[in-house]
Amino acid sequence: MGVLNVTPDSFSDGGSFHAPEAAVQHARRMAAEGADLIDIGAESTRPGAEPVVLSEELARLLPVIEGIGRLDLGVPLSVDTAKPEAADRALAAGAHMINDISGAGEAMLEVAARHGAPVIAMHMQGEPRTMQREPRYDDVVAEIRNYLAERVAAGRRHGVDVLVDPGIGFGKTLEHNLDLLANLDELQQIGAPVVLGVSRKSFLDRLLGGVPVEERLSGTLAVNAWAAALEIADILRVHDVEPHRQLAESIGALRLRRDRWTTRRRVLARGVVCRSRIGVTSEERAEPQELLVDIDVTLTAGARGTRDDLAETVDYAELAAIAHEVRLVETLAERIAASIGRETSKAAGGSTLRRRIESLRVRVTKPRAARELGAAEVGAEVDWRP
Ligand code: HH2
Repeated sequence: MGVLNVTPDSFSDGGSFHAPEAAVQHARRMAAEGADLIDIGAESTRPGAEPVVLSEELARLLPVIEGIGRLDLGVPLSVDTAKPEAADRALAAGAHMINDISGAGEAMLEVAARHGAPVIAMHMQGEPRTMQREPRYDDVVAEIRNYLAERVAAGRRHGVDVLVDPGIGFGKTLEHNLDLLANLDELQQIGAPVVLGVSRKSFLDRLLGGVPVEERLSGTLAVNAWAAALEIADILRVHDVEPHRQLAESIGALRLRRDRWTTRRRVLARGVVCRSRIGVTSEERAEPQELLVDIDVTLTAGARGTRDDLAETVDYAELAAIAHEVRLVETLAERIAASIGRETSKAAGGSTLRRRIESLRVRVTKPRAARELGAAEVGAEVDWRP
């Protein structure tokens, strides 16, 4: 989500895109750089900022929304406002979504429901003018999680999709921000998409020991890379779209590679019939009896995925021959498992495949004994790990 501030006083880029034409051109540029959403705000929310009256907010927002609409960029627009009337007018002018730093109260949800628009509900303690004076929480993560879960439930009552945002820097100390960032997965458990806005924020200045706003790109990228790599945020709200496109593509490529490494294949053989002299008493062992063997092998595929190489699978053909004369089905199951381990490592000309076996389960059942006992199944199972 690319940030478009049509304000004279935003902390990060105040004044740069205040003129409607400059704002529209900046939106065009962010879309070309790969933004999937553009968030247009006309009221600065920086700590200490003064509120803007509705008429002024609309005078800033509407020409920009209409101007971007004429470009037909194919990128949805969200309107960053805490005023339901402003959201209403912005949606009517062509915006698709609401971003409410004040948490999307009832009136905002009613506007969203009327337009069928989703809403980002952000957490803020206090109001921008005073929020950084003395923020206090008993348990910042739990309190914000409960608050946002409640907003999602309120949205549901109105039939509105609510996305959640912990509101980094909004009535939070450095410690609070770090606790939230380190525990974003807790917010994911709410079951709504998580939006994260850390771009150029002043907690980076405190974290990194004095970094002016125009030098916070590296810190911003680092925190967003953390969230992207751990897959704990769904939308990153950023001023610098191009560097974040690079971040997202690099992490995406690595994730794809890792997923291929961790693809698991299960090779199954069920109900392979073996005959073996087995049993506790010598009468039992007098005649070979029929046994059923089930085998599940979990293999980790290599970096190149499945290579269709016979050396990479498990040969069950010789299984029947493994049915040694043993007294216990447990022993037989263990021997079959060990034999598959040996067999596969031999077939792979060493230990390649053995390393690929993540787990191996062998179960041997005795249908005759089950029948005699009137039981559904009698047998033994072993779990074998390399
Ligand atoms: N942060 C800002 C504004 N709106 N919305 C959401 N959902 N999440 C955020 O973290 C968030 C937000 C503040 O950043 P910016 O827009 O750059 O500054 P300003 O409010 O001064 O315009």
